[in-house]
Amino acid sequence: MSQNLIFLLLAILVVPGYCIIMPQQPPPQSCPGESNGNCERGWKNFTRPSGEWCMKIFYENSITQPTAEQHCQKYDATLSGLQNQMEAQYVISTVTRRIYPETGSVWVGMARRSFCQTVGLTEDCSWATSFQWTDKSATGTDGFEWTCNQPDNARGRSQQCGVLTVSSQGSVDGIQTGLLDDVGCEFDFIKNDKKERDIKAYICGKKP
Ligand SMILES: *[C@@H]1O[C@H](CO)[C@@H](O)[C@H](O)[C@H]1NC(C)=O
Ligand SMILES: [Ca+2]
Repeated sequence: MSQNLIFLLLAILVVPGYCIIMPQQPPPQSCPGESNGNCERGWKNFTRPSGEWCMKIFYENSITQPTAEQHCQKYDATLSGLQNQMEAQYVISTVTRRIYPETGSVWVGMARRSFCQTVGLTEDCSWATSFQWTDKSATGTDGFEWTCNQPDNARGRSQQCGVLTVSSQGSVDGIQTGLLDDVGCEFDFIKNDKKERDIKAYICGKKP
C-alpha cells in the first residue's frame, strides 16, 4: 500500500469520526460580534446623551402600568423612556416579531406633567411638553413620536401614561403602528372593547 493511499484512508476514516466526536457548538444566544456594552446578559445597550442605558422587554398581557413599574424595580430597573427613534424601532420590531400575528401596546416610562393633567392638547401642553420621561435617563423630545392628535388626554382627562402601539399592519383600531398614545395607567383595553390594543409588554431600563 502506498503512503498516499494510507493517508487517504486515514483522512476518510478519521475526519468524519472527529466530526461525530466533536459536534458543532450550539449557536450562541446573541450574534457573535454584537456587543451589549456593559449591560448584563439579556439586556440591550444604547448610548444616550446621559450615558449608557440597558433595556429589556418583558411580556405580560393586560398588565397595568403601576404593576409593570413594580416588576421593573425587581430587576433594579424602571420603565424605560425612549431617547430616540433607534430605541423606539428596537422595541417596535422586537415586540412585533414576538407577538405576531397578534397586535397590542407596550408600556413606556413616561408620565403626564402635573400642569397638563386637566387639559388636552393646548399651546402649553403640546406634543413636546405634555409628557416627561420617568427613567431619569432619557432626555429631549426626539422620542415623542405621537400618533395623530395625541396626546389628547381623552376619556375625561384620565390619560396619564403612554404606550407604543405594535402590529405588523399600518394601524390598529385606527391608531398608527409604532407611535405613542396617552392612555389611562390602568386602562382596561379588553373591557373597553379594544382587545387588539391590549397591553402585551413593557420595557424596563437601567444604567449598567
Ligand atoms: C453597545 O456597546 C458597544 C460597546 O461599548 C458599542 O460599540 C455600541 O455602539 C453600543 N450600542 C449602542 C446601540 O449604543
Ligand atoms: Ca390618547
